Parts: sequence; C-alpha cells; structure tokens
Amino acid sequence: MEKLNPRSKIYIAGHRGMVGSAVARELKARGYQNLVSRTSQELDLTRQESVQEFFANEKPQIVVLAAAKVGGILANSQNLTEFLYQNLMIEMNVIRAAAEAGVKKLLFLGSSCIYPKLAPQPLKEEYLLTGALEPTNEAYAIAKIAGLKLTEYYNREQGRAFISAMPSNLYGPGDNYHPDHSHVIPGLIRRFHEAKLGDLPEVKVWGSGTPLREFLYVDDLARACVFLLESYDEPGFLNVGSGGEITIRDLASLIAKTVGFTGQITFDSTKPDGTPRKVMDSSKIRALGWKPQVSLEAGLSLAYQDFLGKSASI
Ligand code: GFB
Repeated sequence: MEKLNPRSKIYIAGHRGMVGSAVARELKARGYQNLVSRTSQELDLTRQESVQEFFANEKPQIVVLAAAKVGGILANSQNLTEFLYQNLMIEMNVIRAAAEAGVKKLLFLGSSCIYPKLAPQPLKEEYLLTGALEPTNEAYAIAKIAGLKLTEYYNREQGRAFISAMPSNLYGPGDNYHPDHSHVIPGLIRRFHEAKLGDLPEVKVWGSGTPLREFLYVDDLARACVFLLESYDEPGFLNVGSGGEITIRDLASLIAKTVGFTGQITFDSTKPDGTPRKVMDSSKIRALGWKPQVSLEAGLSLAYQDFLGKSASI
C-alpha cells in the first residue's frame, strides 16, 4: 500500500475546477499541506512536452487527475471533437508523464457516462464495454474509458498504485453556471433565480422531465477521493454515487423550492433528454467504508448559496 503522509507532494491537475478545488479543500482539511497546482495558462496539459517538463521539474509523489473539458448535455453533444481530443490528450499526457517521473500514486476521475446507454441498472463496474454509449456524450465517455484503462494497465502491468473513481452527476460549490453549457443543477439554479428576480411566470426545463439521474454533492466525492488515496491501490475503477435517483421533473421542483421560484415549470422537448436512467451501484466503495453525507436537499441549498455568492460576477 502506498502511504500518504502530511508532507507528501500532491499535484492536483484541475485545481480550479469544481472537483479539483473540492479535493484540494478536503486534502488541506485533513492535514496535507504540500499541494502543487498550475493554472491552464501556466501549464497546457494537452501539450506532451510541457507536461513531461513539469513532472521532471516538480517531481510530485501523488497525482489527482481532475482536469478535464466538461459540460452538460448540450456542450457535450455539440463539441464532440473537442471533448474527445482535449480529454484524451490531457489523460494520456498526465498519466504517462506521472509514470515516467516515478509518481507513487495516481487517482484518475471519470464519469458515470462511461456505461452503455441501455445497461442494466443500477450500473455495476463490470457493465463497462457491454454495449453502445449514449450518443450525446459518446466523445467524453470514450476519452474517460481510455483514461481509466490506461490507469488500470499501469496498475496491472507495472504494479503502480494508479486507480480510478467514476462519480455520478456532480454538483456543488465551484460549479459552472453558464446558461447553455452547464449541467442541469447549476443551469436550473440560475434560470429559476433569474425568473424569480424578473417575476417571470414560467421557467422552461430542457427535455421531457422523465430522465432519471443520480446526483452527488462534490464534497462527498472529495471525501471519497482522499479515502481512496489513503487506502486503495487495486487495479480497476470504483463507482462513487449517492445511490439516490430523481426524475428531472422532480429535481426541477426541488430547485424551484430551494430558490423560491413559485411560477410554472414547463418542458422544452426540442432539447435532448440524454440517457433515460443513470444510477450506479456503489456497493464496492461503500463496503470499503465510504458513504455520502450530504442529502440532495441540503446540497442544493449549499449550491444555491454558492451561486448567490457569485451571481454578481456571473
Ligand atoms: O446535467 P446534464 O446536462 O447531464 O442533463 P447528463 C441531465 C438532464 O437534465 C438531461 C435535463 O435530461 C437534460 O435534458 N435538463 C433540464 C437540463 N434542464 C436542463 C438545463 O437547463 N441544463 C442541462 N444541462 N440539462 C452529462 C454528460 O449528461 O452528464 C457529460 O453530457 C457528463 O458527459 C455529465 O458525464 C455528468 O447526465 O445528461
């Protein structure tokens, strides 16, 4: 088992994103002080030589790979080229450079969209690559599958403590509140908030409202990440989800309530639904000792507070 200690030099790729910043907060809270990061202006992770040079000079001992090009259903489905290319380049460059630089442990973060669109639910780790992917996020999913496989191969073939976690749909502080490119929770927080302020009678929610999704508060994922860094070295990946699921219709009502919007909620069928259902079986990580702590209701309130703190600058 690769042991972390409070002085371990930990590089967080993607430290400004929602996941990377949550992992950095959790690591600091647990006494890990030697964190290293670079902004994308300082280090372009899609450039192999720059990444190799960074690892050779900085020599981190532990790596958390949370850097990625991410977005909601529209951003994903309208930019397949960039979602595949940028994510693949980032993953291949960072994982390989880490291995070449003798990194002791690496945690790669993926997504529940790696599973086939029509796989049995809840999704077990072994359902990977048993069917066709959901077309709206095929590019992102292919990149994430490549990343988790490279991590797994390094672990199996070279005995390196390179591991992966696949979170369900995430939300929380540091989310992207862009009206079109964001995921459903930040997108709807913003739309309901603006409708409340503008006294609008109606808010349109994308799609039919029937898809089911499993949401995890990002700090719960961050606790899972630190838990795995401290205690897990096995090849293969682990699902990390809350276990709960909710329809987009019920989620929209809950967000409207959280925000205080009392008008009508309607559905825009010109927008895609994406996969009909996506709930993971997270019994493996639960059996190891991790469990989520933040309910959807509590998490939505915290996310709304985060939005309010930023709304002036958005
Ligand atoms: O959050 P979201 O884009 O993630 O959409 P996916 C979830 C569901 O919410 C879809 C509906 O059925 C959307 O049609 N929805 C309703 C909305 N209103 C909105 C809105 O205002 N904004 C958004 N974004 N959705 C992503 C993947 O898919 O999940 C990524 O594209 C990634 O690859 C991520 O894996 C976790 O679950 O559909």
